[in-house]
Amino acid sequence: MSNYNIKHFEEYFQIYRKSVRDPELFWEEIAEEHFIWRKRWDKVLSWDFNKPEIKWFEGSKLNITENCIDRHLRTKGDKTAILFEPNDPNSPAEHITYKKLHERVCRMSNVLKEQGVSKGDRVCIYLPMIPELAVATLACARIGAIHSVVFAGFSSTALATRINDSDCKIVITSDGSYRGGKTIDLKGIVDEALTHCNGVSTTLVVNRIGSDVEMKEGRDKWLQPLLDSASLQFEPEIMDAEDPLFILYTSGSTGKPKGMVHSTAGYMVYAAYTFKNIFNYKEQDVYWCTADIGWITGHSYIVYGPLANGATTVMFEGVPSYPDFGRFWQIVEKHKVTQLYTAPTAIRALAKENIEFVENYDLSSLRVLGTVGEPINEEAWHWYNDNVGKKKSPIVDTWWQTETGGIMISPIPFCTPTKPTYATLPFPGIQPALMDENGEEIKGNQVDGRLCIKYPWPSIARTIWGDHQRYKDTYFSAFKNMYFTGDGALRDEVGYYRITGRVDDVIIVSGHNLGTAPIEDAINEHPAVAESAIVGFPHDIKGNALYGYVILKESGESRDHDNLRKEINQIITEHIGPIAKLDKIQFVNGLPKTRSGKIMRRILRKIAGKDTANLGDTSTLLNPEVVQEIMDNVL
Ligand code: 7RM
Repeated sequence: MSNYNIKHFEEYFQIYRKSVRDPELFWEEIAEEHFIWRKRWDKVLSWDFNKPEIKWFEGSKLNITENCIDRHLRTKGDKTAILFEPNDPNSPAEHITYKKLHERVCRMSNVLKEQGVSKGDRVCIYLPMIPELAVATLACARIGAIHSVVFAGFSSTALATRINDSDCKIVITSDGSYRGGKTIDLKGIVDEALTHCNGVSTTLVVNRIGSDVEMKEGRDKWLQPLLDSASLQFEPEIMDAEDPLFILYTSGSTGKPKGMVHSTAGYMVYAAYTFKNIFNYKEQDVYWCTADIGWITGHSYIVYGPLANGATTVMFEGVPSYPDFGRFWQIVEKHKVTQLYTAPTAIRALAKENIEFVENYDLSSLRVLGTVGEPINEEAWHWYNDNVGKKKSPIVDTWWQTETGGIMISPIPFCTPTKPTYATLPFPGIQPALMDENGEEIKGNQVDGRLCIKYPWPSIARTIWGDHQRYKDTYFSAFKNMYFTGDGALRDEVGYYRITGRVDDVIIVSGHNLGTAPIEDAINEHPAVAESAIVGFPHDIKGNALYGYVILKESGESRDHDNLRKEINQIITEHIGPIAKLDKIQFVNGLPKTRSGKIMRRILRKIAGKDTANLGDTSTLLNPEVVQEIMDNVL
């Protein structure tokens, strides 16, 4: 029995039991057999959730790009590593072989070195979904620099906050990006951000759209000429297991984003092992994850997981609606995609369109379908299963987080019987627990509670950049000796898990985690606004949309409300990005507050969701009278 390749349900249980009985032996065997190590570890695991401190494969030495690229050169140098599908369906796709990827990553590594980047330095990557994004990410890993990829839909303020938080000295960007029929001026956004970032000495600019951008003397450099004159060889820097590989920001329930730090060896092992099994990866497959590399899903399941397995991974620059709503299906047919991994929000958006968009294409190459990012509703699950998978491709509903580095709870296709809306069972090595409000574990089945993990797994984030105390407070303080996920979940009669959603002030809109606090902070910057509160409400396509309750200052009361709404969304766009715009804005005279001054979001959530039959306990409210008034004017 190979632990690396789980073939049937009985075997899953055997492997799972083994992973719990002796986690160190279990992970050691996987690490030993499937990766290249420059030096073996001295100790598989040491951990303390109270400190908190977690170390995997301590003492070992490696470079993740040697595992993702170099070791495949001999056996599959001419195989496509990255299959780039551009925004414009009439432009040719680009097949980047492992050999070519090696060459490009080496060139980029040399350029970064020449620009003064060395081991441990932070590099901010702000690029659209073009090959340079993957290449730059891997080049950082090759030279031992810590990449911080910022999703290129974030605003200049959000970008500046992230650059400054991790003190990046260099930014890699492009002149602009294509998004469907539009172009976006990325370089302009970077220029604006850098007026607030003193630590950045260099920006490297990819020419993607050929726009006429201003290049700041001494700071901005076109990347291509530097790459052209760089050498094709670059010896990988030999890293320690626990050296940070990357920082990736995720929203929290307070204002500042959290820079989650992932380290090298454990992350690599876990991303590779989950990819192999959860996507039933086989040598000839063409795997496509539609996420952006700016999110953790892209890091683990476009770049590192697939490449560590020598897979062909599709990178798509465009959007599902351009040139029409058939684009995803056209790409599946064109490249004979075998695994499709996408988000419920995309499924719901496509399900709303004419079914002919799907039926026009041959989807028979598909073998496994995946979903991630938020709970998938039953209707969307069936639409995906019936129309895309034709009832023969298992759906893997994969639950995980930026913080977990890899998929935690998911069916294994052709092993685990699926059940709509259920992420089903923990992956080997993952020990979930449901907790009650008193901090006790809820045992048995047919129960629900707060989802925690009892034991470390190799790819758990090791800290929050620059704020270890916050790491401890956020994840290890709610429940003793447990990692707290922030999600609620239920366990059914056979032990399957269904994730019910966030139990904190994070709202998931179209699969993007948004903290309420930063949005409220942005709104409150408007000179006419006194106070605000944001909640989510159910939305057909986005899953949740944002509803804002805004108290105006006296000066604002006489102003035109529709104009104010526009201005508020404008401020949000500037501070965070268009994804955080509010669908509805209600101007109110007061917000329901507890005596300790906390806004009762629970009540606001019910009102926004038109679910006011039972508002729950309002006895702790300081100002119960505002509730009726808000209800009377709900949008
Ligand atoms: C991978 C990713 C994490 C949050 C997480 C959940 C929610 C993700 C599912 C899900 C239900 C799923 N990372 N979430 N996957 N909820 N079913 N299959 O999305 O850091 O951006 O978000 O997303 O609330 O805590 S993330």
